[in-house]
Amino acid sequence: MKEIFVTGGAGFIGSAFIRLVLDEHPGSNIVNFDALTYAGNLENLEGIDDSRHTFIKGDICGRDEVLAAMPDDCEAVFNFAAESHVDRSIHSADEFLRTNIIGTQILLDAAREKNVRRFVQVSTDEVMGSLPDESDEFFTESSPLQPNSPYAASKAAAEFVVRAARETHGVDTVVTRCGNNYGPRQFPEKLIPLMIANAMNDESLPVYGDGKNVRDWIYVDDHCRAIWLAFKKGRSGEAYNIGARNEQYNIDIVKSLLDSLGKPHSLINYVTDRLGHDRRYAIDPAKAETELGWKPLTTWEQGLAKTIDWYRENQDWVNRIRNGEYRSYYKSMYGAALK
Ligand code: NAD
Ligand code: TDX
Repeated sequence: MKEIFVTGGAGFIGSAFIRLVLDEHPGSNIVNFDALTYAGNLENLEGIDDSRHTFIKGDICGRDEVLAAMPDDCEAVFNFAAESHVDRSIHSADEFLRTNIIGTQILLDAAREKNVRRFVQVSTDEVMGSLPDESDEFFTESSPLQPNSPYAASKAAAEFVVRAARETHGVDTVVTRCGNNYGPRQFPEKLIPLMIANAMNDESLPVYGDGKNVRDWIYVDDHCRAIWLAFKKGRSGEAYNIGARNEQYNIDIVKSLLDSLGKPHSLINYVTDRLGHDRRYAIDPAKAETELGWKPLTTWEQGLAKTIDWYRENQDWVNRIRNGEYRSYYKSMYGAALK
């Protein structure tokens, strides 16, 4: 059996990745290391095969606990752990710099000490900034890193410490840069689950600015398969852009969610724009397609239908979050209380 070390595996994408590895890669045992911040949720791992999965609660900024948890004969580190929500980073950036940059450095140091074969850094398209409206420009692997939010800046800095570990110490690294993920178990602070949860509860749907910002959406399992392939087939030191060629205006998504849920468009509430709001993300995934042999398997229509079904069938999961500290987050972010 090969041992792999996954950080942030109680979050949205990390937990989907663990399910994928347990289902499709029977030769791997997983150590899942997660601090269980507000976004980490052990319910996200319910029903998985525990014989190949060990959960350890810990902080990637804690050098000793990282070293104690990382297996001695470790095939790969997959670093999903991060503060991941742009709006929170605008409100307060400290935790983003700590976890996303210092935490990544500590993981790299531990990986070097333990002779881990490969370090996979899960990055984001946001490190490349924003593209002009309606242009035919796309993010490629040679696009400059020009992050605009504190979150994106911290993820870009993380990429630089990954690069430095490779250039300086010879750590074998691969970076993936994916666009906006959606799917089951996404924390309802992000656009799609927030809008589904509010619509299901007949709350208003806060759309920033004119609603014409564009994001490039991908079903979470397709992103996870790309990360696995980057580990297996990616060239050391390379970055791979991951996207499903699926650009959507925010307002179109919100309207189609309301239609699917049988709720009126009058629930839409245009609110003050996000500070420094990136206008458009669009990814050219040609390198991942060619070098990794990857392509997305889930269409936007299928993925959205699966996502809506999951939230409909798991309203308890949503309500447990909405009844916790999320209530005060929501009030401070949107100036309105939940019902
Ligand atoms: P998430 O917020 O749902 O989960 C993050 C997880 O990391 C949580 O389980 C949390 O408890 C854990 N964590 C946070 N700080 C930690 C720390 N100091 N030590 C250990 N664990 C800690 O995030 P997500 O949406 O699943 O994103 C996962 C990764 O993918 C992030 O690195 C993010 O930047 C990247 N990414 C996300 C998207 C997206 O659309 N969500 C797109 C591209 C890349
Ligand atoms: O209430 C809202 N209203 C709204 O109009 C929220 C929460 C979002 N939006 C808009 C802002 C964005 O244009 O929807 C779009 C998507 O917003 P988010 O879901 O917050 O995602 P984004 O800021 O694009 O960042 C996401 O994609 C890249 C993830 O959160 C990051 O972790 C990932 O790296």
